[in-house]
This record gives sequence, C-alpha cells and structure tokens, in this order.
Amino acid sequence: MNKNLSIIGAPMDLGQLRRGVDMGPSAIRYAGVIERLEQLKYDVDDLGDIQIPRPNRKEVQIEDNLRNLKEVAEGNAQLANSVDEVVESGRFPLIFGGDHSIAIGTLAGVSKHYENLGVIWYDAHGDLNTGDTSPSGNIHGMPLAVSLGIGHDRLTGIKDYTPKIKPENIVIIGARSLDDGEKELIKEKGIKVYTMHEIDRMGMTKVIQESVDYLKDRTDGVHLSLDLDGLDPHDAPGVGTPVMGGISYRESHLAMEMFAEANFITSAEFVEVNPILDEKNTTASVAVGLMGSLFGEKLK
Ligand code: 6HN
Ligand code: MN
Ligand code: MN
Ligand code: MN
Repeated sequence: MNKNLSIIGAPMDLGQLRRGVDMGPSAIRYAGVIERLEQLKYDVDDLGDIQIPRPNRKEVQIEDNLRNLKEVAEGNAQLANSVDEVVESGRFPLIFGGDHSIAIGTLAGVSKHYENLGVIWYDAHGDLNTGDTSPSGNIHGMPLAVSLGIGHDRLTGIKDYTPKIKPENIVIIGARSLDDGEKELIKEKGIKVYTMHEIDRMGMTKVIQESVDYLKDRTDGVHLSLDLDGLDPHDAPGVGTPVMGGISYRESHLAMEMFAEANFITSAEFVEVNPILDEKNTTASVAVGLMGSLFGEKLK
C-alpha cells in the first residue's frame, strides 16, 4: 500500500435532496480519521475541502431531469483536477463525500492515469441511472453510468475524455435497490454484481475473494467507491437513501481486511455520510473504522 495519503473533502449535497451530507467531510474528520491513519504509519496530507458552488434556490434548476446540473458539473470538474494532481504526485487519493455524485469527479481525476482502472462499487444502489431512466432526477444516482460514458455531456465530458471506465472492470457489491433502467444496463453491459442475495448465499468471504481475483487479473489499479448506505441502516443510519437488509458492519470490516491483504486498492472514497440524519456521529465513526481496516489495521 502507498504510505502517502492525500485527503480531499468534497462537501457536495446537490446531487440529491437532503441537506446535511455536505457536512460529511467534517464529520469524518471529527471522528478521528487522521489520527487513525497516522497511527498506522501513513504520511497524511489533508488538502481541505473543494468549493462547491451554491445554486440560487429561487431558480428551479432541473434540466433534462438532472437537478443542479451546472453546480454538480462544476464541483466535480474541480474535484477531478485536485484528484488528478494527487495521483500525479504519486500519492494515494482518499476522498470524503458528500453525496455519491462526487464519484464523477474522482473517477475523472484517477482514471486517466490507468489503462484499465478497476472499480469496486460498494452500495445498496447501482448508481447507473441517466436523466432518461432516473426516477428522481438526482445525480447521485448516476455517477457509475456517467463514468461509463452514458449521460449528459456536461458530466461525461469532465477532463475531456470519455468513458472513464470499462464495464468489465466494475464490481458492484451490496446492491438491493436497482431501478428498471439500471437492471437493463447491467444486463446489456455485462456488469458483475453481487446483490444481497449472493452475499447471503455465498457468504462475504467468497464474494470478496471472487471480486479480488476477478479484478486483480484485468486491472492496473482499483478504486474503491464506498457508499455508506451499502451497509445496513442499523449499522450506518446517517445516510440519505437507506435500504433495509444491507451488509453488516462485521461483513464490511472483513471486506476491507481482505482488500488490505490483496494490496490492490489505489484510490478510495467514502460517501453519503450525513451527520444531520445520524446520532452521535455513528456513521462517520463506522467509515473511519472501515478505513482503519482498509489501510491495514490488525486486531492482533
Ligand atoms: N446513492 N436509484 C435511486 C435514484 O434516485 O436514482 C437512488 C439513488 C441513490 C444514490 O445512494 O448514491
Ligand atoms: Mn496527470
Ligand atoms: Mn451510491
Ligand atoms: Mn447508495
């Protein structure tokens, strides 16, 4: 594992309707992430937060069923530049959301440095909608489609190249709420998905082992995009779009430990932490615990 980490906060809340997720980066810092990573002997450089433009709330901004398109695109273009610089400098980019629309910028900044970037999408959702298929118009439900080059060109065109990733280099883990258009895209593109059904049937150990084996052969870097709503809402309650029947805290730790053992993650983001919907900052603490395991913490 790269021992030099650069943290970027992306306080984005315009990809969905619930305010408060812009406080995610503060909540994660408050939960002690820097101390935790320094204990593990990482050199941690906190670059602070990128600036997200504030829309004028008096104007309705739904263009092509894409809420706040302009601001989401601008925020992500900035994030992409910061992430690009971090990778360029040889450091590991660790991004704190913010809603999941920020994966558009993260992947735009990371992927240009790889021939075959792998992506682990740890989420209750597929985030494979477009303006045409989205039931909500919320861009946080679209970043994986955008990264595949499917969607509005204000989003797919960030950093002037598209697509950012290939469908065969993606593994979705924890899915249990997929819209019809997303299911079609998964079939059409042959995207590998471990739903809760497979996790229950096979067990988390096998799911993660298969995911690691699958990605290790075909990729030259792997980005982990971890949406806290992938976890069960009992374990991670402070998220904007909770779905029952999710991955447990323990299974998630196991997954992170196995990723650490595989030593193949080259960038990561932790998104959708909304401390306003939380009690005692539980969800940010869970995120920090998972980062501990991802970055090599051992129980003994
Ligand atoms: N997330 N599929 C729903 C939509 O509105 O497109 C929910 C998306 C949730 C997105 O949690 O990152
Ligand atoms: Mn570069
Ligand atoms: Mn998501
Ligand atoms: Mn989600």
